[in-house]
Amino acid sequence: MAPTLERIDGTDSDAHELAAVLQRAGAVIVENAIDPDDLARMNAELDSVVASTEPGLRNPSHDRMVDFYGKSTIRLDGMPGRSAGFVELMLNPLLCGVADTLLLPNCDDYLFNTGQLIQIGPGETPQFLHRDEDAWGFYKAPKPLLEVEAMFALTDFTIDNGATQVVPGSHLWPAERQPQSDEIGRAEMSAGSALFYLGSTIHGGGENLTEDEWRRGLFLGYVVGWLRAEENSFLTVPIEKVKTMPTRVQELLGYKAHIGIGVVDVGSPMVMLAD
Ligand SMILES: O=C(O)CCC(=O)C(=O)O
Ligand SMILES: [Fe+2]
Repeated sequence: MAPTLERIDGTDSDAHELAAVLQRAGAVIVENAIDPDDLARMNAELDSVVASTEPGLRNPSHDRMVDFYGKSTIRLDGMPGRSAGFVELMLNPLLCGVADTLLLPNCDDYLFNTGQLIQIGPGETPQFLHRDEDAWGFYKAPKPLLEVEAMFALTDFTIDNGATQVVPGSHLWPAERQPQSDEIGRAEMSAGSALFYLGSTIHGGGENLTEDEWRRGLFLGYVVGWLRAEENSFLTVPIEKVKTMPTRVQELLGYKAHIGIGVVDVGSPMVMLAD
């Protein structure tokens, strides 16, 4: 029988408790992670850009990304510049608290890796199972934890419309172990909930068996600040918009150097944001 994912109530939990569950289980559903007003606002902010975007990759960086990112999936990055609600989500106390607890032992500060709207459409096939830390696959184990992430459900996630596949406990497995079908759970959750998971946890998008339902998720991840992030946020988020954002968001977007890494004029890039 498929494993059931652990669940906690986001309105009634603290980040330390959540980090402890993640260290044990590798993934957990946080219910009520976004309040209903913020959820409605975010969906409204995203509706028009989604409506004008075709499914599939526009400019693949590599052939293998075409299937990985999905041919019937609308995927968009640059989220901090597109949605004020997303900027608030970047400061979500549970996600930042988990990053503080689990990433700060491995870095001076962490960094925004990527944020993506992932809207899985009718007919989409299952994404192949992977660890997001495979993005840095040249770095072989043993390695420290590099990434913590959350997939926020902006619509209900169901088995039929593409709820994320997740393998609980797989963050503790040797790299070569493959999950059996009865080890794969599904992140069934209502809109406003989020799947929190580690970069080392095996997971993948689900297949969409419906005729007309789009599964809309908003993904957000943080990585140790000495790693090259997946998204090139300096180009996806206009600097004039960054100037209007909270200081902590500016730091997370890479305008804070990681000691000597990511410098401008051999110093802090934060000066670029001063008028
Ligand atoms: O869409 C999903 O549920 C997961 C997507 C994912 O894991 C990815 O693109 O790395
Ligand atoms: Fe993934």
